[in-house]
Amino acid sequence: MSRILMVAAAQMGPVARDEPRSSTVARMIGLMRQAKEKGAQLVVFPELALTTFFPRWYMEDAAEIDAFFETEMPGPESRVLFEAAAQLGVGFYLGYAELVEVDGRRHHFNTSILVDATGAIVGKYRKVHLPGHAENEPWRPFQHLEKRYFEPGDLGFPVFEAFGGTMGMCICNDRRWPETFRVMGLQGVEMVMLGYNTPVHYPPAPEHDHLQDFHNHLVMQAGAYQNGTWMVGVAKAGHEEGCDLIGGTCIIAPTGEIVAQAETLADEVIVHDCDLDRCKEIQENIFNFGLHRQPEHYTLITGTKGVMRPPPRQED
Ligand code: ING
Repeated sequence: MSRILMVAAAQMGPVARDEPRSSTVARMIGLMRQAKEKGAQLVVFPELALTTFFPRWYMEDAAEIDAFFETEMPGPESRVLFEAAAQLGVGFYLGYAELVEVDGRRHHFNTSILVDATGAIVGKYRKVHLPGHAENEPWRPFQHLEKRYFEPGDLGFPVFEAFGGTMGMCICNDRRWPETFRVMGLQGVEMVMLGYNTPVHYPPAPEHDHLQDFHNHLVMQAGAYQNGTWMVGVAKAGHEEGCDLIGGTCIIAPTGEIVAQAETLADEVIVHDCDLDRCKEIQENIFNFGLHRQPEHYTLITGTKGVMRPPPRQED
Protein backbone atom coordinates (compact mmCIF):
# COMPACT_ATOMS: atom_id res chain seq x y z
CA MET A 1 0.00 0.00 0.00
CA SER A 2 1.51 3.36 -1.05
CA ARG A 3 1.75 6.25 1.37
CA ILE A 4 1.08 9.20 -0.95
CA LEU A 5 1.79 12.66 0.46
CA MET A 6 0.85 15.56 -1.79
CA VAL A 7 3.39 18.24 -0.99
CA ALA A 8 3.53 21.84 -2.23
CA ALA A 9 6.61 24.01 -2.52
CA ALA A 10 5.55 27.63 -2.04
CA GLN A 11 8.29 29.74 -3.58
CA MET A 12 8.21 33.39 -2.59
CA GLY A 13 9.38 36.38 -4.60
CA PRO A 14 11.18 39.28 -2.93
CA VAL A 15 10.15 40.53 0.52
CA ALA A 16 10.98 44.22 0.92
CA ARG A 17 12.75 45.46 4.04
CA ASP A 18 9.76 47.63 4.94
CA GLU A 19 7.14 45.04 4.00
CA PRO A 20 5.00 44.51 7.10
CA ARG A 21 4.76 40.88 8.28
CA SER A 22 0.98 41.13 7.86
CA SER A 23 1.48 41.70 4.13
CA THR A 24 3.99 38.88 3.78
CA VAL A 25 1.76 36.51 5.76
CA ALA A 26 -1.18 37.45 3.53
CA ARG A 27 0.91 36.43 0.49
CA MET A 28 1.76 33.14 2.24
CA ILE A 29 -1.90 32.43 3.00
CA GLY A 30 -2.67 33.03 -0.68
CA LEU A 31 0.01 30.52 -1.64
CA MET A 32 -1.35 28.09 0.95
CA ARG A 33 -4.85 28.37 -0.57
CA GLN A 34 -3.44 27.74 -4.06
CA ALA A 35 -1.64 24.68 -2.68
CA LYS A 36 -4.82 23.41 -1.04
CA GLU A 37 -6.75 23.87 -4.30
CA LYS A 38 -4.12 21.71 -6.01
CA GLY A 39 -4.66 19.02 -3.38
CA ALA A 40 -1.64 19.62 -1.17
CA GLN A 41 -1.57 18.33 2.42
CA LEU A 42 1.74 20.01 3.31
CA VAL A 43 3.20 23.37 2.20
CA VAL A 44 6.90 24.25 2.40
CA PHE A 45 7.86 27.94 2.66
CA PRO A 46 11.34 29.47 2.29
CA GLU A 47 14.03 30.25 4.89
CA LEU A 48 13.39 33.44 6.92
CA ALA A 49 10.08 33.72 5.06
CA LEU A 50 8.50 36.44 7.21
CA THR A 51 11.00 39.19 6.42
CA THR A 52 13.54 40.29 3.89
CA PHE A 53 16.90 38.48 4.04
CA PHE A 54 18.35 40.93 6.57
CA PRO A 55 21.87 39.35 6.92
CA ARG A 56 22.69 41.23 3.70
CA TRP A 57 23.14 44.39 5.82
CA TYR A 58 25.64 45.30 8.53
CA MET A 59 23.77 46.42 11.64
CA GLU A 60 25.03 47.21 15.14
CA ASP A 61 21.90 48.35 16.92
CA ALA A 62 20.43 45.39 18.85
CA ALA A 63 16.86 46.72 18.60
CA GLU A 64 17.18 47.13 14.83
CA ILE A 65 18.49 43.58 14.50
CA ASP A 66 15.96 42.04 16.89
CA ALA A 67 13.09 43.63 14.93
CA PHE A 68 13.67 40.93 12.30
CA PHE A 69 13.21 38.16 14.89
CA GLU A 70 10.12 36.42 16.30
CA THR A 71 9.93 36.23 20.09
CA GLU A 72 6.91 33.95 19.99
CA MET A 73 5.63 31.43 17.42
CA PRO A 74 2.88 31.78 16.45
CA GLY A 75 3.27 35.49 17.02
CA PRO A 76 0.81 38.34 16.58
CA GLU A 77 1.29 38.50 12.79
CA SER A 78 1.97 34.81 12.06
CA ARG A 79 -1.02 33.55 14.07
CA VAL A 80 -3.33 34.01 11.08
CA LEU A 81 -1.09 31.70 9.07
CA PHE A 82 -1.57 28.94 11.64
CA GLU A 83 -5.32 29.63 11.71
CA ALA A 84 -5.57 29.51 7.90
CA ALA A 85 -3.62 26.24 7.85
CA ALA A 86 -5.89 24.64 10.44
CA GLN A 87 -8.97 25.91 8.61
CA LEU A 88 -7.67 24.51 5.30
CA GLY A 89 -6.43 21.32 6.97
CA VAL A 90 -2.90 21.64 5.65
CA GLY A 91 0.44 21.44 7.44
CA PHE A 92 3.43 23.62 6.69
CA TYR A 93 7.20 24.21 7.09
CA LEU A 94 8.06 27.78 8.06
CA GLY A 95 11.50 29.36 8.17
CA TYR A 96 11.91 32.33 10.51
CA ALA A 97 14.38 34.17 12.75
CA GLU A 98 13.92 32.92 16.33
CA LEU A 99 14.77 35.02 19.40
CA VAL A 100 14.49 32.93 22.57
CA GLU A 101 15.51 33.59 26.18
CA VAL A 102 16.94 30.65 28.14
CA ASP A 103 18.13 31.12 31.75
CA GLY A 104 18.13 34.88 31.25
CA ARG A 105 20.30 34.66 28.11
CA ARG A 106 18.96 35.70 24.71
CA HIS A 107 19.65 33.36 21.79
CA HIS A 108 19.21 34.10 18.08
CA PHE A 109 18.65 31.18 15.70
CA ASN A 110 17.83 30.75 12.02
CA THR A 111 14.93 28.35 12.63
CA SER A 112 12.32 26.25 10.88
CA ILE A 113 9.25 24.56 12.30
CA LEU A 114 6.97 21.82 11.04
CA VAL A 115 3.29 22.46 11.77
CA ASP A 116 0.65 19.73 11.33
CA ALA A 117 -2.84 20.10 9.82
CA THR A 118 -4.32 21.01 13.20
CA GLY A 119 -1.91 23.96 13.59
CA ALA A 120 0.27 22.21 16.19
CA ILE A 121 4.07 22.59 16.00
CA VAL A 122 5.36 19.01 15.66
CA GLY A 123 8.99 19.74 14.89
CA LYS A 124 11.68 22.40 15.20
CA TYR A 125 15.12 22.77 13.64
CA ARG A 126 17.82 25.41 14.05
CA LYS A 127 20.29 26.02 11.22
CA VAL A 128 23.62 24.34 11.98
CA HIS A 129 25.76 25.50 9.04
CA LEU A 130 25.91 29.32 9.12
CA PRO A 131 27.64 30.67 6.01
CA GLY A 132 29.18 34.09 5.57
CA HIS A 133 31.00 36.20 8.17
CA ALA A 134 30.56 38.03 11.50
CA GLU A 135 32.15 41.46 10.81
CA ASN A 136 31.39 44.09 8.25
CA GLU A 137 33.25 43.50 4.99
CA PRO A 138 32.72 46.69 2.99
CA TRP A 139 34.46 45.24 -0.08
CA ARG A 140 31.36 43.14 -0.69
CA PRO A 141 28.46 44.59 -2.75
CA PHE A 142 26.26 43.13 0.00
CA GLN A 143 27.02 41.39 3.30
CA HIS A 144 26.23 37.84 4.35
CA LEU A 145 26.28 38.25 8.14
CA GLU A 146 24.60 35.04 9.32
CA LYS A 147 27.57 34.37 11.64
CA ARG A 148 26.88 37.78 13.22
CA TYR A 149 23.13 37.53 13.72
CA PHE A 150 22.65 33.82 14.50
CA GLU A 151 24.15 31.15 16.72
CA PRO A 152 24.71 27.69 15.23
CA GLY A 153 21.73 25.44 15.83
CA ASP A 154 21.70 23.37 19.05
CA LEU A 155 19.11 20.73 18.09
CA GLY A 156 21.15 18.58 15.73
CA PHE A 157 19.31 17.12 12.73
CA PRO A 158 16.18 15.49 14.20
CA VAL A 159 13.45 13.69 12.25
CA PHE A 160 9.74 13.77 13.07
CA GLU A 161 6.97 11.21 12.54
CA ALA A 162 4.26 13.23 10.83
CA PHE A 163 2.09 13.26 7.67
CA GLY A 164 2.33 9.47 7.56
CA GLY A 165 6.10 9.42 7.24
CA THR A 166 9.49 10.32 8.67
CA MET A 167 10.07 14.01 8.03
CA GLY A 168 13.25 16.05 8.29
CA MET A 169 14.19 19.71 7.99
CA CYS A 170 17.25 21.78 7.24
CA ILE A 171 17.94 25.33 6.06
CA CYS A 172 19.74 26.77 3.05
CA ASN A 173 23.51 26.36 3.47
CA ASP A 174 22.90 23.08 5.35
CA ARG A 175 22.02 21.49 1.99
CA ARG A 176 25.61 21.94 0.77
CA TRP A 177 26.98 19.71 3.55
CA PRO A 178 26.40 15.97 2.96
CA GLU A 179 26.54 15.36 6.72
CA THR A 180 23.18 17.14 7.00
CA PHE A 181 21.30 14.60 4.91
CA ARG A 182 23.30 11.57 6.06
CA VAL A 183 22.52 12.20 9.74
CA MET A 184 18.82 12.32 8.83
CA GLY A 185 19.28 9.38 6.45
CA LEU A 186 20.65 7.35 9.36
CA GLN A 187 17.34 8.05 11.11
CA GLY A 188 15.32 6.80 8.14
CA VAL A 189 14.17 10.17 6.82
CA GLU A 190 11.70 9.96 3.92
CA MET A 191 11.20 13.65 3.11
CA VAL A 192 13.58 16.55 3.80
CA MET A 193 12.11 20.06 3.59
CA LEU A 194 14.28 23.15 3.32
CA GLY A 195 14.03 26.81 2.44
CA TYR A 196 16.82 28.96 1.02
CA ASN A 197 17.89 32.51 0.20
CA THR A 198 20.76 32.13 -2.27
CA PRO A 199 22.26 35.17 -3.99
CA VAL A 200 23.36 34.73 -7.60
CA HIS A 201 26.54 36.65 -6.80
CA TYR A 202 28.97 35.00 -4.37
CA PRO A 203 31.55 37.72 -3.63
CA PRO A 204 34.44 35.42 -2.52
CA ALA A 205 34.24 33.49 -5.82
CA PRO A 206 32.40 35.50 -8.51
CA GLU A 207 33.69 33.08 -11.12
CA HIS A 208 31.11 30.64 -9.73
CA ASP A 209 28.13 32.99 -10.05
CA HIS A 210 26.92 31.23 -13.21
CA LEU A 211 26.96 27.91 -11.32
CA GLN A 212 24.58 28.84 -8.47
CA ASP A 213 21.53 27.14 -10.01
CA PHE A 214 23.58 24.07 -10.92
CA HIS A 215 25.07 23.81 -7.40
CA ASN A 216 21.64 24.32 -5.86
CA HIS A 217 20.15 21.31 -7.63
CA LEU A 218 23.39 19.27 -7.50
CA VAL A 219 23.51 19.18 -3.70
CA MET A 220 19.80 18.51 -3.21
CA GLN A 221 19.65 15.81 -5.90
CA ALA A 222 22.75 14.16 -4.43
CA GLY A 223 21.32 14.35 -0.90
CA ALA A 224 18.03 12.83 -2.05
CA TYR A 225 19.66 9.95 -3.94
CA GLN A 226 22.42 9.16 -1.42
CA ASN A 227 19.85 8.84 1.38
CA GLY A 228 16.82 7.63 -0.57
CA THR A 229 14.67 10.55 0.54
CA TRP A 230 12.24 12.98 -1.06
CA MET A 231 13.60 16.54 -1.08
CA VAL A 232 11.62 19.77 -1.18
CA GLY A 233 13.77 22.87 -1.73
CA VAL A 234 12.01 26.24 -1.65
CA ALA A 235 13.50 29.59 -2.66
CA LYS A 236 12.94 33.11 -1.59
CA ALA A 237 13.68 34.33 -5.12
CA GLY A 238 14.10 37.39 -7.29
CA HIS A 239 15.54 40.89 -6.98
CA GLU A 240 15.22 41.57 -3.25
CA GLU A 241 16.54 44.90 -1.91
CA GLY A 242 19.14 45.18 -4.64
CA CYS A 243 20.27 41.55 -4.43
CA ASP A 244 19.39 38.90 -7.03
CA LEU A 245 18.35 35.63 -5.39
CA ILE A 246 18.15 32.38 -7.38
CA GLY A 247 14.89 30.49 -7.78
CA GLY A 248 15.03 26.83 -8.73
CA THR A 249 12.42 25.70 -6.22
CA CYS A 250 11.94 21.97 -6.76
CA ILE A 251 10.67 18.64 -5.54
CA ILE A 252 13.10 15.74 -5.93
CA ALA A 253 12.37 12.00 -5.78
CA PRO A 254 14.50 9.53 -3.76
CA THR A 255 16.12 8.56 -7.07
CA GLY A 256 17.51 12.11 -7.38
CA GLU A 257 15.16 13.04 -10.23
CA ILE A 258 13.61 16.51 -10.17
CA VAL A 259 9.87 15.80 -10.49
CA ALA A 260 8.58 19.39 -10.21
CA GLN A 261 10.32 22.75 -10.62
CA ALA A 262 9.32 26.40 -10.39
CA GLU A 263 9.54 28.45 -13.58
CA THR A 264 9.58 31.98 -12.19
CA LEU A 265 11.38 34.14 -9.63
CA ALA A 266 8.09 35.18 -8.01
CA ASP A 267 5.46 33.74 -5.67
CA GLU A 268 4.74 30.34 -7.23
CA VAL A 269 3.29 27.04 -6.02
CA ILE A 270 4.43 23.70 -7.40
CA VAL A 271 3.05 20.36 -6.18
CA HIS A 272 3.77 16.66 -6.47
CA ASP A 273 2.22 13.41 -5.22
CA CYS A 274 5.12 11.93 -3.27
CA ASP A 275 4.92 8.18 -2.67
CA LEU A 276 6.89 7.85 0.56
CA ASP A 277 7.18 4.09 -0.02
CA ARG A 278 9.42 4.81 -3.02
CA CYS A 279 12.21 5.58 -0.54
CA LYS A 280 12.58 1.82 -0.11
CA GLU A 281 13.77 1.47 -3.72
CA ILE A 282 16.98 3.21 -2.61
CA GLN A 283 17.11 2.64 1.15
CA GLU A 284 16.75 -1.13 0.85
CA ASN A 285 19.14 -1.51 -2.06
CA ILE A 286 21.96 0.69 -3.32
CA PHE A 287 21.97 2.74 -0.08
CA ASN A 288 21.07 0.05 2.39
CA PHE A 289 23.19 1.60 5.17
CA GLY A 290 23.12 -1.44 7.47
CA LEU A 291 24.39 -3.65 4.67
CA HIS A 292 26.98 -1.47 2.96
CA ARG A 293 28.36 1.28 5.22
CA GLN A 294 31.74 0.86 6.93
CA PRO A 295 31.71 3.51 9.71
CA GLU A 296 34.97 2.24 11.20
CA HIS A 297 36.65 4.01 8.27
CA TYR A 298 34.76 7.29 8.64
CA THR A 299 36.12 8.50 12.00
CA LEU A 300 37.68 11.65 10.46
CA ILE A 301 34.19 12.89 9.65
CA THR A 302 33.10 13.37 13.27
CA GLY A 303 36.57 13.55 14.87
CA THR A 304 37.91 16.63 13.06
CA LYS A 305 36.64 20.06 12.01
CA GLY A 306 39.07 21.20 9.35
CA VAL A 307 41.49 19.45 7.05
CA MET A 308 44.17 17.37 8.83
CA ARG A 309 46.96 16.56 6.42
CA PRO A 310 48.65 13.21 7.02
CA PRO A 311 52.33 13.49 8.16
CA PRO A 312 54.81 13.73 5.25
CA ARG A 313 55.89 10.27 4.09
CA GLN A 314 59.36 9.40 5.40
CA GLU A 315 61.65 8.80 2.42
CA ASP A 316 62.82 5.23 2.90
N1 ING B 1 22.63 31.31 1.59
C1 ING B 1 23.61 30.80 0.72
C2 ING B 1 23.52 29.30 0.52
O1 ING B 1 24.21 28.50 1.11
C3 ING B 1 25.85 30.87 -0.11
C4 ING B 1 24.98 31.24 1.07
C5 ING B 1 25.55 31.37 -1.39
C6 ING B 1 26.87 30.00 0.05
C7 ING B 1 26.32 30.98 -2.49
C8 ING B 1 27.65 29.59 -1.02
C9 ING B 1 27.37 30.08 -2.31
O2 ING B 1 22.73 28.95 -0.34
C10 ING B 1 22.28 30.94 2.83
N2 ING B 1 21.31 31.67 3.42
O3 ING B 1 22.82 30.01 3.41
